[in-house]
Amino acid sequence: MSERPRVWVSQPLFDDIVGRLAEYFEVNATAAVTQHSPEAANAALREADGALVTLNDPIGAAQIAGAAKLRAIANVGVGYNNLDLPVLSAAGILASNTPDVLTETTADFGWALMMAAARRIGEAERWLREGHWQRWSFDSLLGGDVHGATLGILGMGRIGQAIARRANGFGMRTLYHNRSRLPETVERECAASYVGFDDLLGRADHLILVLPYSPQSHHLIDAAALARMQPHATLTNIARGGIIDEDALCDALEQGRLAAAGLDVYEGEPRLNPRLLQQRRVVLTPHIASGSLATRRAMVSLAVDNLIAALGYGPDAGRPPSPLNAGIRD
Ligand code: 8YV
Repeated sequence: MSERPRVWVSQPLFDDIVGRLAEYFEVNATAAVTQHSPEAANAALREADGALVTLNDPIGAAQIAGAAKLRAIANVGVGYNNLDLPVLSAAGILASNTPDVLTETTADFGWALMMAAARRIGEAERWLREGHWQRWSFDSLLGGDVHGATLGILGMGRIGQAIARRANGFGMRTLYHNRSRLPETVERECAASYVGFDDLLGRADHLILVLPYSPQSHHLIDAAALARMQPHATLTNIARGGIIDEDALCDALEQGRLAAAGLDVYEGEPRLNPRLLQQRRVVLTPHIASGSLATRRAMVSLAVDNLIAALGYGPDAGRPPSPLNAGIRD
């Protein structure tokens, strides 16, 4: 009997979904259970034909060195800045991610964070829990309005578009900036107008970041970009932390050049810039934008489908539903 392929699952996910892998493969989840070290991850990859990974797992030249059998990496997540795609492609490793299934949930969360920042919900709750509420007062914790304001979206992919569609119900004017302008039909459907980067910064009352992280977007929101924003504006980030220069953001908030921020992602996460923790007007969440139960299950399920297909099994054998480097084996 020929040996079954081996797959590595890098962290505990949903057992009932991940369990589908056992129909085709020997599943190594040992490193996962022990919360793997980089060395354990590399050792697991050296034995593996495929792997199910998350943003906790950088996969590049160092990790795949010696992983002679490795043919597939399925990333649980739409963002894949943890994968060195050129390196994986050169090694003939089929990579995949989980787009679409998380779009609406992530857009919902972007709105929740933006509204929490604008209306000071985090700050208000802390104040209440700390026992400061002695008497109702007319002027406490006044925030900025969301309805009727100008929404700025930086990055107009699937999630950016889903955020834009929601803005209609709030009577907002929506501006966006993107690497390339969207077709007119999509702009119309999203009721969003394309503007240049500087224009977006200067005109948005609420700016939300939904663009991929890359060397080009590293610290795109730096001191100069923040200086272009309006002092009453809010900034929300559900993309990747490295897009914002966090010290410049703290400077802007401390000097009253920006009203508030909502952050779900951080440059050094899970470690936080200590200055961020000191900002009253920042709502902080621990990278949970896609974190509804149904969506996280759908993400894992899609990643499992991708892995099974990329390794040549199941109904989509050889054709994973959401590949990142399709064609590398042609
Ligand atoms: C995931 C995310 O939780 O999809 C993304 O890019 O940032 C989150 O939805 C994360 O990627 C899990 O690996």
